[in-house]
Amino acid sequence: MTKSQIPNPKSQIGHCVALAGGVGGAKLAYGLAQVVPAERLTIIVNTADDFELFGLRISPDLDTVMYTLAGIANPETGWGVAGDSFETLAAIGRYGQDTWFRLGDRDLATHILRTHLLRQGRTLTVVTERLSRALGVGPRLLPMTNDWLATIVETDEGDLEFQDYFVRRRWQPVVRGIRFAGVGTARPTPEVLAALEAAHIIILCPSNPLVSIDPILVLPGVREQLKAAPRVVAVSPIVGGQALKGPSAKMLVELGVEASAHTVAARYTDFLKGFVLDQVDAAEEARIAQPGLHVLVTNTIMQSAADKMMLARHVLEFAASL
Ligand code: FO1
Repeated sequence: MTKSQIPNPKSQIGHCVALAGGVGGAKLAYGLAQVVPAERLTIIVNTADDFELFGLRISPDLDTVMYTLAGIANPETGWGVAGDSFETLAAIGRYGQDTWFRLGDRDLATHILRTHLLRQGRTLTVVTERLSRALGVGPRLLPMTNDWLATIVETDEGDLEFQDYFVRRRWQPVVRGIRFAGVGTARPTPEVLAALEAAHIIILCPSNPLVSIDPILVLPGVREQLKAAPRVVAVSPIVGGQALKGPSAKMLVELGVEASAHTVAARYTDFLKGFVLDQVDAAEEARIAQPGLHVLVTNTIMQSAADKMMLARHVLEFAASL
């Protein structure tokens, strides 16, 4: 189906803003970008996974969303550049340096240029605009903040930086708590607050609620904007008590809460107007629906481009009907 063949949801879509983290968020962002005209779609991306490696500023979620929307993401992993080589990393390894975080040669170009431009005093927002435009990404990608905010995972092995926990330790340590270093000083960018203010529809993509969506929500003013917004919809990242990818379910259980779509919906009830459940969890609809919170039950598993487009269209139609 080409863009023109996909009927716009009933009401004319105004500006659509999506909140996204890593791979799961990028998939729905991709689907939305096939359905919503680029000038009416903004993706606000988590940056609390960012870290420094070999002196380079790495922004994994921004890059995952950017590469996915540019159509160059590695389809197997969801992150990094498809077909990338790893010669530079292998050479670094030959010097005896640990190379647990897989940086491809083309991917390195992004980190080198981002670091260079940041060191020249540009903001992460300006740098992201330049990189994503150069890759032909139509929708606007906005880092949630230009300030430093880093997820710290408190585990039975001590406090770990996010990538240390997620990649080096393969999210096996037992989570006791999560905190965001820099909270209290980090602020959402003016572009983020303006986009949320102007949004006709706001979508929380199926990203990890604890470490991909929460870092965006803790920024001052964001939650207030969501509460004031008329149509805010979240897509459950938990299906059948499991995360489709990554540690969402394991983290929730280790933090003492049920790993379910209901738990996710409950975290957002102060601003949510609609919740999208996978059909596997249809029985949870009655438990989740309440006055002011409508539930859509549909297929939320996104494997093919058509799945991503279909889910995007269903979510938009659902949101437009609220
Ligand atoms: N995830 C991994 O599990 N292993 C990796 O070696 C890895 C490298 C990597 C390089 C660049 C990049 O943008 C993302 C990368 N990721 C890797 C994913 C990264 O850990 C993200 O934080 C997750 O996708 C969660 O958002």
